[in-house]
Amino acid sequence: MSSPDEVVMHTATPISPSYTQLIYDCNTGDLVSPGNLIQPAPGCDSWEINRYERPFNQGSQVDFFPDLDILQAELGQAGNWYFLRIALFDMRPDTSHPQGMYAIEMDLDMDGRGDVLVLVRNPGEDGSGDYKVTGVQVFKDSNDDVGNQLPLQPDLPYEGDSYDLIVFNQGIGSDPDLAWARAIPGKPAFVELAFKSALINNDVEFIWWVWADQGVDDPASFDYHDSFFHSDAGDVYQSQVYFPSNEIRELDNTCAALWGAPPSEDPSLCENDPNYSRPSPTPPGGRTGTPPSLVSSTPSNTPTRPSFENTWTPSPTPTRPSFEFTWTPSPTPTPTPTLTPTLPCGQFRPCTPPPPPPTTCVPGIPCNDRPTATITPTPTITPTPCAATVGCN
Ligand SMILES: [Ca+2]
Ligand SMILES: [Ca+2]
Ligand SMILES: [Ca+2]
Ligand SMILES: [Ca+2]
Repeated sequence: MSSPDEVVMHTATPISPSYTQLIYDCNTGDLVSPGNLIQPAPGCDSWEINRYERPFNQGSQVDFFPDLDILQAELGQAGNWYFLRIALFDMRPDTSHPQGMYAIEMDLDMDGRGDVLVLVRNPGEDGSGDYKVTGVQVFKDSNDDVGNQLPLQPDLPYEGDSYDLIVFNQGIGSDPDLAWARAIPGKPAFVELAFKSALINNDVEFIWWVWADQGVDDPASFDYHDSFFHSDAGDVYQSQVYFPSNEIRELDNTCAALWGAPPSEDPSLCENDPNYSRPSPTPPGGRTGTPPSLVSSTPSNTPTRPSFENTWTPSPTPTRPSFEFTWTPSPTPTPTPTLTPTLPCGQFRPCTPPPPPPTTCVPGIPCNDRPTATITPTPTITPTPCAATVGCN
């Protein structure tokens, strides 16, 4: 039986991928001890935020699937193409290519709802190392119901149809060259996707994140935390109520990065995730001190295997983030009657405590001329009450 690549006539093939934006993901493979319960690093998995680190079997959580453990993902753009590269912990024993489904999900209008899903199953199955359309599919959401009523939050039950439009199926679609995939076996292993800019309407600002998934693998069930009750999904940490992992299983995804747009407060972004960590000591290219979600990787203009192992050694244990929220309080309050808190009592910022009463001399009145009576702190310095939001108690 012929593969799709043998029957589809192509006129445009992706060449010369380059990568300029990088997302790190938790390295669970380094924490695996054969025969023992697998526990990802703290903060790597949360049903509440639809973030998963489950590259192992459900239930006993002892069987590790190294080709489902995402280590990092890179995105780049060149000519009419976007390029994605996912680094995976390793291959499974006695396999020639990664065995799962691998995908990039994109939120084009940045409303917290994914809009486009480009995926490949069993990439590199033919062993050629070349870009192919076999196993590649592209989905869109025609009615904007990914995420149910509340994007970025679990709200069940879900009665929508999620990604309901398949616009490319292994070369079948209005453009037979729309999307491609290939794989590079090894440790780490790489899966690469390439798709035309036209797929996302030549959009230059969007949010993206990636998946490795063999346990659920259902584009019609996104977001998974809208389709699986917490009690059915299970949790991965022994201390959690719904431990162990159950129906949401055998998959991994990443936090999100903004392509072409300035930072925002979107909680799905890596830079807003207090658990986001980056491997040490040095990411590829020797960059240090740069924003973690926007590190530029050295562009690779050759389709050969990247020199990943030589330039970057993941730390054995994902560490707590090397950065925190960089929120800086407003300048030190001065005891003027007009002082009011200026920071919004937003969800992600603590409220400013009331300023202390003035203790210094009143300008224009020498200290030794001050009356002996106690200066009563002026009661008019009353901070504007915070709105009743998180952190404002
Ligand atoms: Ca991972
Ligand atoms: Ca959207
Ligand atoms: Ca939701
Ligand atoms: Ca839909």
